[in-house]
Amino acid sequence: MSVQDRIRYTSLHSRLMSAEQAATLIDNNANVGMSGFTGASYPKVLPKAIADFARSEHAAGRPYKINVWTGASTAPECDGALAEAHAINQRLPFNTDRHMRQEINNGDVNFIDMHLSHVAQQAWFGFLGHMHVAIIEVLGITEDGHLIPSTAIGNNQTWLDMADKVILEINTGLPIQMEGMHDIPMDNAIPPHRKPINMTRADDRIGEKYLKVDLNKIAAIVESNAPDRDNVFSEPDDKSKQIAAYIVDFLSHEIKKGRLPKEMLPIQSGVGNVANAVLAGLLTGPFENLYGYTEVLQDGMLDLIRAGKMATASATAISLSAKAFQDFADNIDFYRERIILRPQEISNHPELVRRLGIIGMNSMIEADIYGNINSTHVMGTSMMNGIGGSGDFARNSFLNFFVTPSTAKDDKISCIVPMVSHVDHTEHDTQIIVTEQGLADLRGLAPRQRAKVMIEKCAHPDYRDQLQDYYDRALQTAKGIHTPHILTEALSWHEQFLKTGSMKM
Ligand code: 0RQ
Repeated sequence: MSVQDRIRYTSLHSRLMSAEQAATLIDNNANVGMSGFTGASYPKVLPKAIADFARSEHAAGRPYKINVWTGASTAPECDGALAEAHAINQRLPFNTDRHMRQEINNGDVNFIDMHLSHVAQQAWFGFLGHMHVAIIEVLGITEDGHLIPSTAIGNNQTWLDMADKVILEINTGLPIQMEGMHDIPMDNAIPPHRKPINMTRADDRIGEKYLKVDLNKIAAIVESNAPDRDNVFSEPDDKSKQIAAYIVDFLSHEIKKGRLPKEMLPIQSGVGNVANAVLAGLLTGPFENLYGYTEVLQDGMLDLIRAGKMATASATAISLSAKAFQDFADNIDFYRERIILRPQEISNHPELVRRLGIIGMNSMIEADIYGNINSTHVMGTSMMNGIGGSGDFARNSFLNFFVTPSTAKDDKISCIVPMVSHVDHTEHDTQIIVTEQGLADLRGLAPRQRAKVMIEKCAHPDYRDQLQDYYDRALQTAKGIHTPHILTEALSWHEQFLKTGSMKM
């Protein structure tokens, strides 16, 4: 189907232009809202054109940098291209691109690491500033001038509402048959005018199938024809399988105890190989008729839907491997009935997460013996990806799991430490911590009880004595022993790794 065929509102055909022409519509210092969430639905051609434009401006001795706000991460063709051209001043709210990460950690990019459910509302409140341009990937435009969303919704409706001008990328390489899969409430009322969100089940539909835009704002339409980022997953390794097995056992136990219904509660799963392995564990587990209420739908969840184990999944983005995407595209009528894509302020909304009773599962960088979690910073100062949606789910979930292998970098780093080098989720939020060594159920435990369980269940044997020794000495020497610490030593494991390359004493 040609790009003209996808623009059913035919008077908009005249706004088709090249990406190079469209890039010149974006001024230096512009705040630019882009589509894109975990490698899905990011603009495929404009970023490269903007990067080239930035290079030519720089060569001519003129400054050119823009501020880029998205839903979450994009891909090398987007964040990577812009970072390599030094075309970004400010970036929010999440990034996984290697080049962008370098620019962030070099201090060249001002990265704002935000809870994903906060982004749209903080934009509506006016906290983030004015939005000059929105660049949004869509699959087509209907006869009525509505936009058919692509593989993610993210913050797109907010960007379309806020921006002075809009550039649309119509991706003819993604299946137009996704039309109807989306659910977009148009209510962005701010306090004191907010109403309860009218959803009591993960599969409720409460909005419209299309994104809406003032057609007068459309300054350019550009064609692209490219797949989303190929989110390749490695086969789950032994550690991931072990972590998954602990979680599946734990959930079965909770059902037996009558604390969880047989069909469980809706599942949120973070991104990455461990999360995918947990989903693979659920595939062979004793659970039926599951529901997904998550931000990113990855291969493992698609497998659950295909196998009939999961009835419906709600997300804001579909981030699949190329192989799984082919299955999705080949069986789109089947999946359209079972997948709902929503804006990220709805997929991650604390009100809904708490009401629906989500079971949240997220990966982390490190945990400390009291259950504080670092999801974002390597050795306390280098940004990895961002907090993403983990905080939206952690604080409000019915049950929350944080998972990680017990060590990193060939066992030179212990992922269970005396004190985390950066705090994203506090001990007040966290419930169940799992490594390949075991599962620490911290519910209803006070700090000293938590430390015992964390050291026994989660720490790698190479570090268990070292942690126990720290804790014992802290208990003997701290002034107050509600949460025993030796303040001058609490971060010495990280310091030692930076000096010697190992946390082993
Ligand atoms: O390094 O890349 O050099 O190999 O960190 O670690 O074990 O492969 O784990 O890919 O699942 O990512 C927390 C980053 C985990 C991710 C994090 C090193 C390790 C490796 C990656 P290499 P793994 P994963 C939903 C929820 C925050 C956002 C979130 C994340 C690399 O899950 O970004 O939860 N989470 N969103 O070697 C130093 C340690 C380390 C360490 C691991 N303790 N110290 N390095 N590594 N532990 C999704 C969204 O919100 C969109």
